[in-house]
Amino acid sequence: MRTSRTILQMTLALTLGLLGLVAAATPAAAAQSRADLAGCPANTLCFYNDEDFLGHIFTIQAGESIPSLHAYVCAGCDSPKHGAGDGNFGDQMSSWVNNTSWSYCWYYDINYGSYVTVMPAGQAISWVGKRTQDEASSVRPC
Ligand SMILES: [Ca+2]
Repeated sequence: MRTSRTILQMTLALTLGLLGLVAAATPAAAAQSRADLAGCPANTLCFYNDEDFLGHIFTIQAGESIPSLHAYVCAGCDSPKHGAGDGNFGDQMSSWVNNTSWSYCWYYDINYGSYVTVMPAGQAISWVGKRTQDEASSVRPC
């Protein structure tokens, strides 16, 4: 009797321990699936020209710096704020996913002028807000 009760207690303890491991793993799994849903590949920083990770995607490899997003053609892109962004990726970004281990910063102007904000590693923002959307002109690790 004593032996079977001890086994039952051990089984219960093991089960609770496994449940604890599953619960601890859940937040990381949720963060990963969020990046997957946004369609941003691993080791890549993704800029989307629409909110909620929609529209044209501009991808930046981990560690890469982009002094002018205006230098990259985006057929059909239309910047409602700045004519200089029409047809290119400058002044377009409305949401982003940083699926890298690098911290990135983005800027209103080309050549990293007028710092706006940091994009921490492993984070995503579904809308940067009315003031700062359609403004990004350069981006680099920081
Ligand atoms: Ca936009």
